[in-house]
Amino acid sequence: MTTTENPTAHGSGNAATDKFKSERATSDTSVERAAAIYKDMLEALAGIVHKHEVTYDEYRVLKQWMIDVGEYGEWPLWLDVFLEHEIEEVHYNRKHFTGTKGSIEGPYYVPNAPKLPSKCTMPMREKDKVAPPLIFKGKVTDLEGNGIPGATVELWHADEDGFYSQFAPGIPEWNLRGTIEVDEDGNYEITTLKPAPYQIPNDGPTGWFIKSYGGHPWRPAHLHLLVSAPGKRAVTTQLYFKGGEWVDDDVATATKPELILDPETNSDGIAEVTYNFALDPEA
Ligand code: MBD
Ligand code: FE
Repeated sequence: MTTTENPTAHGSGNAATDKFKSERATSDTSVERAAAIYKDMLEALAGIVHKHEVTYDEYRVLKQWMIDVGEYGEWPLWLDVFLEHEIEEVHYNRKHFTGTKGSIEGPYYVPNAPKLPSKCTMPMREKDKVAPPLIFKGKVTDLEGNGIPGATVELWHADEDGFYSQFAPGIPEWNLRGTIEVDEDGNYEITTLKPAPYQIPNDGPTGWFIKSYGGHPWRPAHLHLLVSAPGKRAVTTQLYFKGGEWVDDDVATATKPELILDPETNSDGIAEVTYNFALDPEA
């Protein structure tokens, strides 16, 4: 894992690339399907080149940029920000799911986070507590609303500086990461921190790309979740905060109206919100 003095796109990119490579990707795509996708892909690219009369200089800049993205380890970042949301939407629609909506996984998921009881506080440092606490509670159910006792809620999110443990130096390995085991009724009550709006790493080629078209690198404040249960489709999703900055202009196009939290202040003066997850049966 790359460690440097200051977190950089290069450092987090290399960490994300190493993590992705640790499980070699495969798919059972047929030759016929590969041929159809390849043909359409080249046709789409040809259409762009002709429509915009792409120049030789632009072509060479593209080639250089693609080399740079690889060398900085930023393919997981770039692909998850700019393409994953389309894959996720197709996946959900094709299987006719009706349970809780998914959203993109992004580059910073790590499996096997330490187990935590149904009522728990996320692992955090003293310095993380400058962020306001958030009580996040609810129930994991089937499509009929029955609680699922064996379910787990994996939660991971950035600290107040926008860094994810294992992808920036100097953060304890499992900081703000956990696998929460729901109680016998499917309930959980997690105390964590309200995350802040988040800039994707932008001091490397993904950032140059965004700058080149006058865009911004911001994502709304978000929680990442992976909710699983025996015999159910696991849902990877994200939750956002009502009225938050960038909710309507996410660089990763990963928000959905069904995924927006609206916490209320409880009698202890702490932000608290209930969100239930309904899981589809296994496909
Ligand atoms: C993130 O935290 C994230 O959620 C996505 C989708 C891309 C980059 C960083
Ligand atoms: Fe994220």
